[in-house]
Amino acid sequence: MSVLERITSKDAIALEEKHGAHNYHPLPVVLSRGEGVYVWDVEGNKYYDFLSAYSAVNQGHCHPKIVGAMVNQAETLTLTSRAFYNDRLGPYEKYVTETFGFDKLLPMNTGAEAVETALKLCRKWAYEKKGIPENEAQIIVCENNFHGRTTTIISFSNDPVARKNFGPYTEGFVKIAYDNIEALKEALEGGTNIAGFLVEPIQGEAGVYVPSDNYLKEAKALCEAHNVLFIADEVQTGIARTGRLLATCGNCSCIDKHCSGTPEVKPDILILGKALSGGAYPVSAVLANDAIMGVIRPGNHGSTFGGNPIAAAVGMAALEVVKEEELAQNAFELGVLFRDELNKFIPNCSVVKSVRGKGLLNAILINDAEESSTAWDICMALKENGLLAKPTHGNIIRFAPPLVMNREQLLDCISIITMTLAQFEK
Ligand code: IF1
Repeated sequence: MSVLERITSKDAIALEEKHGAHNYHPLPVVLSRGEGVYVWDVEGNKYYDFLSAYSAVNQGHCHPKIVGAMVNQAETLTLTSRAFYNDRLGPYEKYVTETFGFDKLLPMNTGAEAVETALKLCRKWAYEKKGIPENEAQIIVCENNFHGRTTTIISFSNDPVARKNFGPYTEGFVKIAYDNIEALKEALEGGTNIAGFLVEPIQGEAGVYVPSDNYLKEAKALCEAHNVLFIADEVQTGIARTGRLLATCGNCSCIDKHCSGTPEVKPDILILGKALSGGAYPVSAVLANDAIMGVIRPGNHGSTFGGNPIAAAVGMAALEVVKEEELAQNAFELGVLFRDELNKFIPNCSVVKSVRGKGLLNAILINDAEESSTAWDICMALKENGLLAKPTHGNIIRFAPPLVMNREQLLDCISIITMTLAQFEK
């Protein structure tokens, strides 16, 4: 299609407005092409992508190796269902379990499905292995969590927009403060029938909230002491985003030169999604060792598309890219540069309070009320200046570029960001 035949931004937005459910409030930019760290709108304007589809496109847009694997597999075999074996799933499962150091993988498609899978797995383990009486299992979750959009998951959300008027809700969850080891201790010691603890290593939607240094390690130790499964939702933080292959840095096969070699925290159940496919295809997974995954037997769980040959081929290629291109190291180094540069700028800027994050999952806190439109206005101005980002929770802007970015590109982005912020100086 030539540029002239293309739909205009205005028309594309009008069509969605008229024919699509209004379940999003996008920035008014209509994208039609992506390559590496860049995306282009239908008018041909080029932007740095500083969202990466919420950290799904860590390997960059349309990575040739990932697209190649997808196209090649699409021409060969797309879907068999799990009623039959396919020749891609086994090799993929071997590769992923070896990479992350688990016995078994259960393949699903979306992040929310993988979280649901982990919850089901945890409950079944609790009844069959831990001896919790049937229907009594409790799973501890954190305030301000984001784990997806299904009925069970929103049942333990405390975001009224995500939750209200979708009841009745699923029972069996206990909510505690995030990054508060005492709260976890109390819940474990005081609670009965506790089966698991579901946690995001960094809370993304809450505004890139990085917990204190030893929180995850101590939480894992407490869970272990109480025979409670530690369930890490690394859908957003995993696959090199935070400067490690995993934010929990589980017992990976240490492709990551900043990794000490000893796992920080090894979850009992690991949930992956998003960048597991490099954003090319919906691919998610739940990983666990045999003592846990062994409770799942034929008929207990599944999905028509989960573990399909395209997903397996894409997932394998996407993880290979992360290793070959040393994306964890790159995210680590560029993340330090990003926060250092912004920290030099912030003292002379009244618009931004602070920058926080890990690797290339960062956010700036805007110095204005949560209900104010300042963060949105800044994102609109960033768009005009060639960089796409989105506010989260009112006055916070998340910055999460593809991890294939280089130093020169990042410095260019930092000058776009600081120059734009300077425009908001009163
Ligand atoms: C949307 C946030 C990001 C996730 C974690 C599971 C899922 C997600 C830790 C579910 C999904 C998304 C979904 C997206 C917005 C987004 C998001 F702002 F809401 F928090 F990334 F930052 N666990 N996160 O972050 O995965 O089912 O979507 O594949 O539009 O809802 P999914």
